[in-house]
Amino acid sequence: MDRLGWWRDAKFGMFIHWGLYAIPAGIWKGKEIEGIGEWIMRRAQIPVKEYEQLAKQFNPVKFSAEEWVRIAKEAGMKYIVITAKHHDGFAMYDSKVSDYDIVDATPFERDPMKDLAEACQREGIKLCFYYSQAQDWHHLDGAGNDWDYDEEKKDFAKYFEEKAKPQVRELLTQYGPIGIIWFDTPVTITPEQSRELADLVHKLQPECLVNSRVGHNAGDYQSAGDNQIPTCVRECPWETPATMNDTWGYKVNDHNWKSVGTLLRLLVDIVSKGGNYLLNVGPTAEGVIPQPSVERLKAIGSWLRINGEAIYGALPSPYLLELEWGAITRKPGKLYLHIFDWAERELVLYGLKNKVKKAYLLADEKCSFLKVIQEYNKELEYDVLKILIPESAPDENVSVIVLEIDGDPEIDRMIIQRASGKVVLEGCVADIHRSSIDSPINIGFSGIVEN
Ligand code: JFZ
Repeated sequence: MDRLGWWRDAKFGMFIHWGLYAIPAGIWKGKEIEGIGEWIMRRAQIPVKEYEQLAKQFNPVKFSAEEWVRIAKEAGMKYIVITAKHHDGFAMYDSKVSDYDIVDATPFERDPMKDLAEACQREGIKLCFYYSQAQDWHHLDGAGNDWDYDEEKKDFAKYFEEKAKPQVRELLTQYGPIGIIWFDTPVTITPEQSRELADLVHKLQPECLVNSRVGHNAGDYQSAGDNQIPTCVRECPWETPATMNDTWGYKVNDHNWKSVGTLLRLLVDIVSKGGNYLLNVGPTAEGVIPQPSVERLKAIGSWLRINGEAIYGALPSPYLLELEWGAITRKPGKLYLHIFDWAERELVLYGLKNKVKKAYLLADEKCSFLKVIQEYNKELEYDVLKILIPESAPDENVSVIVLEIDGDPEIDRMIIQRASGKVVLEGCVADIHRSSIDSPINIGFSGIVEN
């Protein structure tokens, strides 16, 4: 059974961090609390007795599951992962296991996951749940709250048996087919408990995926670190959870939004390396997805409506190293050249040994031919492909050229000096020297450091 099939083709999902932490939105008792918004209880060491009071204020009257699912669908996203319970221990669904949940503890008294399940079913979007299986800052025996509770006295297994497992069972028996249970920060949990959780998920819903953050390699696919992208192609199934600004949960003063161009290039960079992009939104306590997020998702959706063929179901680049002008994805008989920096009239690709039968712009419905000059450069002893390109780029952010080739791509991996004089080494063969101990390692154009 290939559980991963739909997910591998999907490539692009919406992450939703929504909870009580959207009420303080990064501010506690008038003080701005540093760091990611959903961690405010821990960062401000808020006692459970005080944090619980937030539930009495949680009434998202503007919440519309249809609206959220429409925004995700129009963005070209194929699945939604929403926080059913984050580290603060509050259940954003109707849990019978604990009264610390949205139906029993808030004036909203409704289960938003029911609405989301119906809307996702209607729109063909896969609903998935984020569940913090180890950290629970509300429960006496959960991990992570060392300001209310004495770590020494904790009985994690008790929390695991009486809250974590029963709630995972609820999520897989109350909302129809679930695509992924997205676990996180597997601290304190034992290999047996990680395995037990993964087996429980697969027993209740054999098609449901489990991510690697269940712990101890018990997952079905790899979750990269937050906003982390590998430097080169990874064959294993992997996914990068990413933010649009600097927080997952809503923060009123976080306006550090990535541009549409950056978000599109991250999507292409990730897919060209064999990964999925799980891009986050942090709705307000009223249940509204911030406008800057909505606008960016709209623009990404417009790009995918023209260029989706080069993303959905695409295979990673046949080149192990990053290219100067952009990135490549592929399908049988086709290479998709995603150009970030539209060059002067000519794009050069080195090392492609296959004959190029046809080259055209994906955005050009008439698929008018682009002139290609393909030669074996004796001096460089290297295959050089030149594509003569129009003056202006079809897209201001990422423009895609399709190369139709015979057979599977054959790439000459010999390391050569580029026209720009640069010699590019595959990340995995490079020795990296820091100019000083704290100077960051900068690998690749996405500027994301991989440890
Ligand atoms: C975790 C959560 O703590 C955070 O609140 C958010 O939900 C995020 C998606 O996941 O944060 C992490 C987890 C793992 C890493 C970094 C942050 N990591 O492996 O680098």
